[in-house]
Amino acid sequence: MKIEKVVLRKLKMDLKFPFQTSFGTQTNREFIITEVYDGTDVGYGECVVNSNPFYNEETVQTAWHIMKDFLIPFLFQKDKISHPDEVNNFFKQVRRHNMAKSALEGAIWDLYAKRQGKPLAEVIGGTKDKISVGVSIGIQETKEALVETVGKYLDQGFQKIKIKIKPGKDIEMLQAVRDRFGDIPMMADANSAYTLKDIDLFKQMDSLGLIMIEQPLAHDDIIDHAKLQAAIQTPICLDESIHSVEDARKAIELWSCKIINIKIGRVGGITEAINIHNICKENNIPVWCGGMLESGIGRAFNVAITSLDNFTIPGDTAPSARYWEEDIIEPEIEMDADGQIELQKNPGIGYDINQAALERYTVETEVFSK
Ligand code: OSB
Ligand code: MG
Repeated sequence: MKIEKVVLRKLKMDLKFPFQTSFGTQTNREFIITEVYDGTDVGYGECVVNSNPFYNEETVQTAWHIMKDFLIPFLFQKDKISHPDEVNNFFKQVRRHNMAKSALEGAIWDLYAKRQGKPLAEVIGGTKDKISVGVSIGIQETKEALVETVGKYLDQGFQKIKIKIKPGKDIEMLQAVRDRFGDIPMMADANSAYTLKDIDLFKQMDSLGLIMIEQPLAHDDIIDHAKLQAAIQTPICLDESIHSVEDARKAIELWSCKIINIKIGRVGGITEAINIHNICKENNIPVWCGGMLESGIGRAFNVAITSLDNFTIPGDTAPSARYWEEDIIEPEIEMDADGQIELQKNPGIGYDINQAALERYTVETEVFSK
């Protein structure tokens, strides 16, 4: 492959409902879609970055800048890209900015798989025909509202219920769900809202039988997480703390977690996501795919990566209709009544782009040529 043209599009899409986490409430989603061209062949990617730097340090503006001024010029310097697993290396000189890197790397994977005439899942070594799907539920105002929401998603077939928590909206909310629905597969995600001072609360939470608690402590910590993991039964899952296979290796060595959430954007692309999947597999650490309220393009990548065999826990790969009135892919991502999404058989990410919808949501476009 030889990359001769790249298009960046900034999109803005309204969420069907506000989504609340311990770092705020979101009503719409701004993000970037990448198009990478070799001749008339095109690959698509999604930069899952947010408009604010509250989940990680990147924003839509920083990602645009890093792609425009550094990453795209690096791609244009290469006369030949034999395989997308090289792309990671071209970007090495830029420290972090993983979501920016991932947006271009992903588009090159899509382009490569299309050229091979194979689905992306098959190209990366995926082994599943369908994947089990969980749902991530934002912080609700009352226990009653949470119980009602959980009931709705259980009825739809979701295979794992993840509930966002923050101080004051935690153990009682979770207990209400347990009391109402019994032995359902449920977990909590704290998005770093606690410290080791809350250790007694986490000890009490052991009685809830959660399948895991995600990122309870600081986003940049693996030491305190190891102390907490040693003190509680509930497995800790790391999200924000893991940016690379090296981070994963260190967290595993320290016993900072028993499970890892892999987000392709957070770790800088598919190649690194596969590396983390593999080191976790060698160490008997199950993984699952996290979500960033993606559009259908980002969602398609998440579905493909989840076809790798150590993704043994349902991920946050909800179908398009959970968040969007209309998605930017055709068909939209659909889940059956058993909470399964089928892998597409078409080449690349396997879904067509809904050009009319893509245009309608685009608020800014820039074209770069070699
Ligand atoms: O921590 O997993 C998270 C959404 C935005 C930022 C961080 C997270 C989330 C989610 C939603 O939990 C996952 C999804 O359904 O896309
Ligand atoms: Mg999380």
